[in-house]
Amino acid sequence: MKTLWQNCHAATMAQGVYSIIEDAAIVTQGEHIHWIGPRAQLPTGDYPTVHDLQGAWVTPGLIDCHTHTVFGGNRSGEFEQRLQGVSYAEIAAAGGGIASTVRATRAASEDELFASAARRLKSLMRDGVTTVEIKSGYGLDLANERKMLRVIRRLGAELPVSVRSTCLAAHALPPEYAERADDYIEHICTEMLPALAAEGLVDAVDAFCEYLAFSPAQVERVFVTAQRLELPVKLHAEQLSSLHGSSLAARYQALSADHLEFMTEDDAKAMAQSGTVAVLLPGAFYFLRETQLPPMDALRKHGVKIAVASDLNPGTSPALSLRLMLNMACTCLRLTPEEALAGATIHAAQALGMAQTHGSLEAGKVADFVAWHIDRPADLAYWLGGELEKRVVRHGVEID
Ligand code: DI6
Ligand code: FE
Repeated sequence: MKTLWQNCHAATMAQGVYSIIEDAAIVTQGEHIHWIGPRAQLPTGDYPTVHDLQGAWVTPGLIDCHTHTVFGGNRSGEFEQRLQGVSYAEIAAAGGGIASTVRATRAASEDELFASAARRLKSLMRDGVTTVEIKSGYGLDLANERKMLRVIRRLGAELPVSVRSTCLAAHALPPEYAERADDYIEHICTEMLPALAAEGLVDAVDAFCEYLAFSPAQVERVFVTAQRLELPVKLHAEQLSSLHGSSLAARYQALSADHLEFMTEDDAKAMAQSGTVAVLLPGAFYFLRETQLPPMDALRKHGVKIAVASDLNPGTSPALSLRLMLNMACTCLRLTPEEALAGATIHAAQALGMAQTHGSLEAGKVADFVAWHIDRPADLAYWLGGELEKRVVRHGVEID
């Protein structure tokens, strides 16, 4: 059964580039887009259901390709401390930071974690998000990483949103392994990842490569294990210092390297060669009041694909709106609204290894799209948060 959606314009992102169809028509069949083009060229046929989109702009469903949506507690108290001048690194060194969220996450039940994460995820979805990536990384032992990953799977099963799970066991050193980072990496590689992968809980593997987290050599051991388990890798790299984690990620054909404020031009070249997407996280940049910008010119010059994500997490980016991140990507990081939109659609899909099926409006792709009541596509990066009037279609079916 075919369904026709018409009286709209479309920003398609077809073939990975920003492109527009004025007075478009979209035909969906089941979960997929069957045809899209100018309404004047609509194939004649039988369309039992016709939707009038009343002049809306249709974009692919937004994709948030880097979040830590599942966690216990929150860290607004640390936010207050930082406003008094205490740094993120100082808070972490005093046992706060990620460690405090680890304590709260370990203490929470699966149901409690699900309930709080579902509230945050619904907030992202109210912004037109139809696909989201969620990382573990606040459990830091087998039982608690498993608990987080099970919650992530359950969010995808119970809410109308596609969820990819990433194992971020190498996020921080758990207290049981204090001063024994190499032993913890060994535990991740020999026990945690093999078990969690065998249970089908992991779509990709991530790590935090930073002077206050794990070294490139330690990250590489995690990547070797991921490769053996046939899981794609991603990396938090170059957020606070330059360790060339992004070049390491490129050597392992990582789907993405994320943050990147301190990356070099050589890192950008390596990422371009391997097709590794640069995921920019303006929420963390803003919230930590960073001043070092990611090297946008080098990324553009070498043709690195750029995505934009929320990094939704309790410590550095309590961001509940991906559209607000599009605005910040433009105002803080100097993206154009067109780059920002590509960053939350087709390039975000590539950062999740889903670009064959998601991220653009093209025949054959999954019918995930949003019909926005806006004047121009740039409006999506223009309004500062709030809720825009829209209709969201996921797998060919309208959701509220
Ligand atoms: N980089 C980040 O921005 C988050 N994790 C990471 O590796 C911060 C996580 C937190 O502070 O809870
Ligand atoms: Fe992150």
